[in-house]
Amino acid sequence: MTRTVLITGATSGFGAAAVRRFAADGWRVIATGRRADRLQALVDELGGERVHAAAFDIRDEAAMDAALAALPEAFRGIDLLINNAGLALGTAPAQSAVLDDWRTMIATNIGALVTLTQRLLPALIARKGAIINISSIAGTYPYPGGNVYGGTKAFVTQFSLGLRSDLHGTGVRVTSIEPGMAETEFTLVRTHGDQAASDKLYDGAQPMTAGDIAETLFWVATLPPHLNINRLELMPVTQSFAGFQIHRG
Ligand code: NDP
Ligand code: 8X3
Repeated sequence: MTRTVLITGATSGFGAAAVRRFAADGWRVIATGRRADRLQALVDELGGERVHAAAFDIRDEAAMDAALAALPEAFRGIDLLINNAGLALGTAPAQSAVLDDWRTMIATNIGALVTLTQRLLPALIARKGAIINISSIAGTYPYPGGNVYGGTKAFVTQFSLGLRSDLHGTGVRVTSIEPGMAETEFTLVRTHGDQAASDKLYDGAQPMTAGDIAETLFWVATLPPHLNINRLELMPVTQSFAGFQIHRG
């Protein structure tokens, strides 16, 4: 039976790689994001029978509802929701951060994620489907400048665990994926378009790739239905932990 996955944030990075990975295995994919041209390129590449493009700002509830209502018949039975759309903005300490950046992260990483999840829960329960939420190591390990971004990802992890509790007995699986450094457009977005800063961060660091994460998502999604991966944290070998900081004097 052909299964259907809705992947948010499919115009770039993890989401775009996941669209290709699931489509390659014969899944129907609903690909969402704001950049309609990139979604159309995926449809052109993989075929309209395999991929349906739904371009909308995920913070816009009315646009989300319109996109869901406009799904073609063949894409209506959603088996898997991958809540991937998200972003970090800025690395400034809290005391000098831009409040609007914080609001954007909260609206996207939390507000939109919980809204879409609630919209799809009845269908996912009916189909004994699954939800995979993209959290981050930033939700577990604090670092200077991680403030609200880390806070939103801690929410995503905890919300995922809470969903597991609430969905007890429904057969719906819920997973929190918590990656470390992976090279995508993430840092370009975080630095408000500073390509040199993005290149510098990843240079020589052998970061994870979007393909690594897509493969992980596919693995989690295709495990036998009696198995639930609750949380999965992954990093490149080159990334590890540093100690606490101490201020003197
Ligand atoms: P990218 O910037 O490459 O991709 C982010 C995706 O989110 C894009 O497709 C973008 O689409 C979408 N998105 C952002 N804002 C909105 C919005 N308002 N409406 C609709 N779509 C939106 O980054 P990644 O692939 O790296 O990030 C994917 C997820 O992984 C994020 O949640 C991120 O926090 C998380 N993550 C990333 C890590 C990394 O090191 N790269 C590590 C851990 C977690 P568009 O702009 O077209 O709307
Ligand atoms: C992205 C990973 O370490 O840049 O979520 O915050 S990190």
